Amino acid sequence: MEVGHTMFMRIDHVGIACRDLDEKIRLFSELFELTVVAREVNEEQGVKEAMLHIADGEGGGSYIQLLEPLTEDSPVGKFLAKRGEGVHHVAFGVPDVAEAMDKINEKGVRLLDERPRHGSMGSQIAFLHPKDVGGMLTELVQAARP
Ligand code: MC0
Repeated sequence: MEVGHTMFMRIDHVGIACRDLDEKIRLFSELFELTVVAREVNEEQGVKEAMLHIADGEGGGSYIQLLEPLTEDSPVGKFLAKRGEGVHHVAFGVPDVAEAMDKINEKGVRLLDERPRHGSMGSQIAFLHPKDVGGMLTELVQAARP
């Protein structure tokens, strides 16, 4: 089978909404032997978060991102109230987030961000409306890493 270029380079991370970040860090660390590589508070996004690395053995890989809301009226706070804990979004790695935003917007998908915002670990991010992507809140990530 031919391997061609795709719009996305990798699944960068899966974001999980949780009520108690420390409790879920313990759960994921113990169950899957994952390690926390970054912890941050992102005021703009209204979250306290931890990134747990899944290594691919070649210096790359992806992450589980655990998200606890800072307030009830933040995106993750509202999600927890409506749907409870669980998968909140899937994030795809792109080489250039602004370029990917334009390309996807041209296909009629609503962007939730007019311009790239600050994401975990120095990344640049933008969200796509879940109603235009089969019910999946989708994030585009231009990682700080190569
Ligand atoms: C809401 N909906 C979702 C959803 N959140 N569907 C799938 N996945 C989700 N996570 C659905 C609702 O069920 C509802 O459908 C409809 O979308 C409107 O939702 P709502 O409850 O009325 O809430 P809104 O409209 O106030 O906000 C939803 C929206 C918002 C997705 C637009 O949460 C947003 O702008 N999110 C992007 C930013 C974000 O999520 N930041 C937190 C992660 P029905 O059928 O009931 O009408 S920050 C992060 O992850 C950063 C730090 C990083 O990765 O680096």
